[in-house]
Amino acid sequence: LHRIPHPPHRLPLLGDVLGADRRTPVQDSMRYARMLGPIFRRRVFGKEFVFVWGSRLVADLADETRFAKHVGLGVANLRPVAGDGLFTAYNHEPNWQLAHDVLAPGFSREAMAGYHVMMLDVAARLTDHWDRALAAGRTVDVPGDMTKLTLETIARTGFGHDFASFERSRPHPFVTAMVGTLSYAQRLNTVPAPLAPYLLRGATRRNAADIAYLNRTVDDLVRDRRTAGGDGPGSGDLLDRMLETAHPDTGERLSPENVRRQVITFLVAGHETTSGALSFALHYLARHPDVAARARAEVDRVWGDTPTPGYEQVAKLRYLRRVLDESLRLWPTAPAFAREALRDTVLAGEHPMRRGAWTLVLTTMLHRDPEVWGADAERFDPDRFEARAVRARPPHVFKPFGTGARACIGRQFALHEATLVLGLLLRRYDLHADPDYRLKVTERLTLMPEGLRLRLERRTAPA
Ligand code: MNH
Repeated sequence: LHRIPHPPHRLPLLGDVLGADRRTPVQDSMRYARMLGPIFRRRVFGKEFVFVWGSRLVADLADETRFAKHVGLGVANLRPVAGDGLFTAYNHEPNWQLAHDVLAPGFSREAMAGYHVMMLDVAARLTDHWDRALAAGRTVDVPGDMTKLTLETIARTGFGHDFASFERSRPHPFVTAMVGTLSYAQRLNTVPAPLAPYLLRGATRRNAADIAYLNRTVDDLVRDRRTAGGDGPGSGDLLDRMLETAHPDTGERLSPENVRRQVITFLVAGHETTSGALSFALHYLARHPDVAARARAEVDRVWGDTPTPGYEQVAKLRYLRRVLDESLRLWPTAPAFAREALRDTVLAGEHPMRRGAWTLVLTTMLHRDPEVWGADAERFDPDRFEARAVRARPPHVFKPFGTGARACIGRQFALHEATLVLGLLLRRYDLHADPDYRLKVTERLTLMPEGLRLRLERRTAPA
């Protein structure tokens, strides 16, 4: 450990807190990364955390025979909310494999094609909302509206539920409670664990209320479905699978308590990160009119003027996908993931790790490693994801969805939804950035561009 660099000014007891802002742990770590190199450590209240972002080191951590997901820090802090749900389950918990096997078919091509129509429907609510803003001469709140969109999408496709987000002027209480628990999980990392109940007393109480609200919402949703039965609306969706499907080999089913955990997990994991990804992409599209023009030309060519592009027509937007990939490169909205050693091993032939030792992969910096992305890694350039350029790069250098067995189960879902929506928006509007806006990234475990508003112009005559 002593060979791994750390910030120069360590305080007794507190550790490396000078110049650190507890609201932006990721962006602080990015600063340290630039200062200290591909592997470094930070000490917080006597605990030492190792961060890794150099591409060679991360590629080694992707070796599933020696490393696996570690449930730690922010993820571990979500255990009171999400329990042994897919995202927060420990590798050894039997409910992980069970839920994974039961739910994986919910993300197959066939399942996705079924969600497509519902996604179109939700997207139409967004464009109605934006048309009204435009008619009233208002700018639009990008992160706010993307959150409405993605929450409605996962709620509908996953659970046949309608939160009526677009009919509300304020975020749905579910969103407020969810953001509360995410922020609280992040804040827990900024105080010594034994003192948390005292230092964060008010926040802890609010968090308990938030969790209770999330549980209540989900229990109502599940009860409604149980009364409606399996072949009502939404049959075959994620909730149906959770309630009805037995494991193909063992015949086992998810327990009611675990179903509750999974529903919360999917409602949260299924919308917060996608909303951020869409928001960053819209920021870059508005800032790069040349990129927007090229993406739009592709949409026009591939979709023509069909009001409802089909499922297969989404994946054909190759350039637009690159815009999304490039946005996720610069701002992977799940900005880090943790890996632990399965046995005593040496990381990249250099750093000995004991079994159970773990490290945090800083995805935002992996995606900026100059050895892979060049000296201009900070520049937004979707052409980095041209097939030829991708083939020329080593594996494991682009990890917005994590890695290995515990990588994101909703990847295709998110990419399909985001590409579809970006295509629809580009086709309908000219996006104008506020020239005074400077990208400001807020952190609540996930990343989001704060205060991003765009001015719209209707591009074509209303269809
Ligand atoms: Mn998703 C795991 C990023 C969209 C459901 N997701 C992960 C991980 C990352 C991630 C990174 C791995 C975390 C870790 O190793 O600790 N996810 C994203 C991003 C987007 C995203 C950047 C959008 C963009 N995720 C979605 C969507 C859903 C979803 C949409 C559901 C519909 N994600 C999950 C679940 C897991 C996960 C569930 C946990 C999978 C597992 O451990 O088996």
